[in-house]
Amino acid sequence: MNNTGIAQSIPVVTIDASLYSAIASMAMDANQTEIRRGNYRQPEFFIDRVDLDVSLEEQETMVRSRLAVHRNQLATGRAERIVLDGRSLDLRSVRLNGRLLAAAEFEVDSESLAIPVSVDAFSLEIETVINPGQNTSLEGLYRSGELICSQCEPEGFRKITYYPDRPDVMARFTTRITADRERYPVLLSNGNLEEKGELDGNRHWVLWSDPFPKPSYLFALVAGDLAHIEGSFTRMSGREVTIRVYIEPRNADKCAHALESIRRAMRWDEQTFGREYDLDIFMVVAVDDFNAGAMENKGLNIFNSKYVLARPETATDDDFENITSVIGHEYFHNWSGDRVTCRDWFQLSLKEGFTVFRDQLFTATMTSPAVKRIRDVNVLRTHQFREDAGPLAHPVRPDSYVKIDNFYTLTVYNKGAEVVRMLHTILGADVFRRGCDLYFERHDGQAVTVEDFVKAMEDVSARDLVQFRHWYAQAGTPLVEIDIRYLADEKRLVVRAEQSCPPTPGQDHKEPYHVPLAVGLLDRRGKSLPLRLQGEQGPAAEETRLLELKQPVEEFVFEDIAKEPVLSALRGFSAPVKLKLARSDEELAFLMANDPDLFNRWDAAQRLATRLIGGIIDGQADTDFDLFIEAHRRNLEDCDRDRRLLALTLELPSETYLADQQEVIDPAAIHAARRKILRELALQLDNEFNSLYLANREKGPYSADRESIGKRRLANTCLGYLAETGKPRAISICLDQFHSADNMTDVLAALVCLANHEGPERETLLAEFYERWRTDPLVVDKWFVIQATSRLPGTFERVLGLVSHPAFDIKNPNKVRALIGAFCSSNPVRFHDPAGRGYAFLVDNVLTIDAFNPLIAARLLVPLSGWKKYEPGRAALMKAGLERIAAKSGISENVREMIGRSLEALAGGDA
Ligand code: B3K
Ligand code: ZN
Repeated sequence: MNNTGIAQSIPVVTIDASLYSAIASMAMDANQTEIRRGNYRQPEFFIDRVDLDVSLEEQETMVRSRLAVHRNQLATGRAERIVLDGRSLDLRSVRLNGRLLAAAEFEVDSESLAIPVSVDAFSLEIETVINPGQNTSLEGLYRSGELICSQCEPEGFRKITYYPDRPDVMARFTTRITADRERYPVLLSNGNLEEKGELDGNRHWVLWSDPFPKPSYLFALVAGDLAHIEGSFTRMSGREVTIRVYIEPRNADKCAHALESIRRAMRWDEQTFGREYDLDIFMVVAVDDFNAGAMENKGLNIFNSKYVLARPETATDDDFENITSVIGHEYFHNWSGDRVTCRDWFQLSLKEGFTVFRDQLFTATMTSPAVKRIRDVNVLRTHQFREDAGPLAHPVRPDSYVKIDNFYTLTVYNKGAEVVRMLHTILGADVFRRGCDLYFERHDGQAVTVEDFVKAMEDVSARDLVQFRHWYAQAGTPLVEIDIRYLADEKRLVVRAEQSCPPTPGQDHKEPYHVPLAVGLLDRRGKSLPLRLQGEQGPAAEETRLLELKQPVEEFVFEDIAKEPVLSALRGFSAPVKLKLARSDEELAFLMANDPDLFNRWDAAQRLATRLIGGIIDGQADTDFDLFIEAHRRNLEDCDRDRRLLALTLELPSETYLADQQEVIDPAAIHAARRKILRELALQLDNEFNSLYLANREKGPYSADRESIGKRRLANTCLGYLAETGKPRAISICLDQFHSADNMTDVLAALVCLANHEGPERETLLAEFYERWRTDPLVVDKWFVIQATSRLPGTFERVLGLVSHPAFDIKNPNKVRALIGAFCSSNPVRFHDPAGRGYAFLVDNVLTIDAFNPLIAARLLVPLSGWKKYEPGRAALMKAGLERIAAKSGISENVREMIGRSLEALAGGDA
């Protein structure tokens, strides 16, 4: 697919394709070009209109693009040529203002096309041929099963045609698609359908027109034999919008939930943010081969089928909830991303952090706010904190990158969402909403920056957010250490807060952050105390009070405190920080039972468990489980509680989270210590778990209401503990549930338990499950995950064998994530095999996958990046694995960047 045809006769010259002035970084590999935020330059040319004409064939698609171009008068200097990005394109012809250019009149290389121009406004017509059938990177136009679909964010459009492929070039697009009528009866693109018609030779055509200017990364095209289900929504302005979910015909019975989620998202965004949908039709298409979760192309969202397809027999309650979130997320991008987009990719969090925050609020409303908050914080603390503490740490708004693909990270997304949440917390919901209104109004149709977002918040609030901006600029998780002193004579409580932030790559010194710290005080009977700070007039704040930390060290004095209280700090996880606060086990157990802040109740249980497990790892002989067990026993008695919350409180911190609490990580020791507590809880509360299981196990047919979801969750958590005892009674309960359940949530919960226990049932049930579901790829993915994450000693061999299973397809990202990804990132004890077999397996697969899909290959490397924190034996093996890849020639830029950053020495020296 390299340049052929007209391009073959042209000498290749190197052109800086990025349009940013690029600097080769000293720290990077000499061949890697680092893009720097500070070097941003406005585009030299803007595109007013793009008329695409795509003649579709699987192996040879002709793309004719007509661009109406004008010179940007604000650009620095006067460019003598226009440089368009393009990759893996077969250039057939170029016309400037209608005149066919000879080969000598332009320059083309593997990354770009440069055409000399002297005028200020002109038209370009470019013909290229691409081969979607051979496009294994899943960027640009590619084949997924029998469909042809596109993925353009961030830089895929350049694999469709030559174009200034950067987000600050926004144009109006029309897309004409011509294709075989039988093979591709449905032809979709962005905007509204204008016309369609029939052609000779069994072909047909459609014309789509998108009235909203957009960057090329939001372009989309889908073609194939698709069925759809349709609904409609009446907008707040009274206009109807048609909603369609397109799927392959065999999946027509699995998209009702997605359709309903779209309607709910539309309503919620109107009610909560005043944002109305703006085209006549909103379309979602599900495809099986997709690098990411989904994509917010204007009017035509393309989804990984995992986040669309669900019916109770095939999808779990969590799957349903994830679909709601991802559908919401992509829909909300219509404003936070599409109408107002990013100036450059350093601003990625402008749309992603903000949109994750919006989808979190939405899902909280649709489910349970406390449970949703806990789940989100758990992801952040387990995975983002780890990223922020290792060699891949980067600010929410990065300063440089080699491949922007490598920056679709937990930091940009999830920490970015926390930063927006802090603005919401500091300013209050009403002012925050006014800030959003101003942002959308001021920047509609523009490509803007994080700074523009914060400025809108500043303008509506009259607050100084200068210090707050450090959250965007500085990497690393701040530590907030709190000491309290109770002054009995003065009836005062002094809360001393000290903040610090460890060094991260390229940032040795950190400025203090503006940290919103929500606190409350409880008396010893569990009653909330009124909160009055020294010198304040007026009524005392009820229950929760927001302290705003700004200095490295600060003191806050609460008055009229009759007796020494218990402090509940960082309520609702009001800032993405690590909190250090000396508290006895008794105080944690007390908070677990009494804190009115539900997040902190859960957090107290997590802290207590973490402490206990840490003690076992450190070899403390005197571990006393009683207090912990009793705290949980009391918790279980409080059955009126939200059952999902109760279930979450019973879940011990993950091994990945626990690893982060260790100075030096020994995965085997963590696994053993955690299991010891798990067993202790299981054995001592066996009766309680049994009766709760029986009380919550649903007898009747499946129902999707909140109460039923809560019951299933609690029953299945109890089932996990029952199975932990290994008692025959427990195993037979699992078997019974596996065979009698009418929904995937219950079937899978039972299968997970059995997959973790040696015994004859295990193989029989896994085989039975596969036979039952072998034709459903998403369910087969679950089957891979269960085996890849089993804690049994034979798991490595099992995973190795499964790579050759007929249902495994290394070209399909979902399969790679379900088997290789799950094993390497969600099974620490087996992946970190002391002999290094897990590392060698990962490295081999990264090298294989890199040859056809660099983006997925680079992602897989994350578990090796933290090598330095492991005990010396494993650290050396992990490092050797990274070095083995580094030594290969011909690896992709994506992988090379990840390797370079992972091996770069951080303060602390070599292991
Ligand atoms: N914006 C897309 C991400 C696409 C990633 C491509 N490597 C999905 C989302 O965050 O909504
Ligand atoms: Zn997004």
